[in-house]
Amino acid sequence: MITLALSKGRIFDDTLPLLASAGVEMLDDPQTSRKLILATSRPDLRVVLVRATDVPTYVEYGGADLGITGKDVLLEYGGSGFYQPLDLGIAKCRISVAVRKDFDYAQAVKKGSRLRVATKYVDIAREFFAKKGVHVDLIKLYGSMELAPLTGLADAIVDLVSTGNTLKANDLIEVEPIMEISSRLIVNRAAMKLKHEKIQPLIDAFNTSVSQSASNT
Ligand code: PRT
Ligand code: MG
Repeated sequence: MITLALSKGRIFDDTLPLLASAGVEMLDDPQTSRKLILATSRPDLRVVLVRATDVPTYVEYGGADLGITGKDVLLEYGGSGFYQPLDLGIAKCRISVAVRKDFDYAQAVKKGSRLRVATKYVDIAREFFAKKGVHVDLIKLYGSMELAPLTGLADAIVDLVSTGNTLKANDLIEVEPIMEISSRLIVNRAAMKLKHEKIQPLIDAFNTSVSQSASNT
């Protein structure tokens, strides 16, 4: 049996075409089912649904052989407890700094004042502002970062942006991109050796599908 860890939502949705390219269909639909272990058309391949931030943990400790998760999650998780053979180019977005429309970010950065930054991505934010030589007080949040500048909790946020609609709806503006994000395939180290005959063909099929979609854009 091979176990693939995915999170519900955009990563699950964007993984379906990759699985299809490897000849795999899902037999259970997470929209209608409450199951956490989903069967596929391949009796020896199953999908487990976990929180996006738990995918690396499942793969590192063998709760899953494979996983798909964002580079943002991998950077915050840290370490190298698994193989990372493929950038799948799915669930694309960027990590950016955003502030209230009426906040003078350029001036605040130039003046060398301390910036209060709320984020789920504490390590990424710390490194980014340290490189710029900007002093920051980091405030760790687990969700709804957009609310922080609106309530006076922080001057700025570091968060994921894709269309920019969420920022816009909350009167925030993106002032600086930090990095491009996409989702990666990760593989448990022991499984890569012990289940190589089953895992390698999946990696190859994903790789072919990724190069094809890359050449179509
Ligand atoms: O939602 P939950 O708390 O369960 O967990 P999660 O937010 O970690 O998971 P999920 O499924 O929302 O996101 C999984 C992964 O998708 C992330 O780790 C990213 O790698 C990737 N991804 C791609 C995104 C986005 N695009 C994205 N736009 N994840 C989140 N967003 C959010 C963003 O945080 C912001 O609130 O969508 C909002 C902005 O979207 P726009 O389109 O309005 O700019
Ligand atoms: Mg989310």
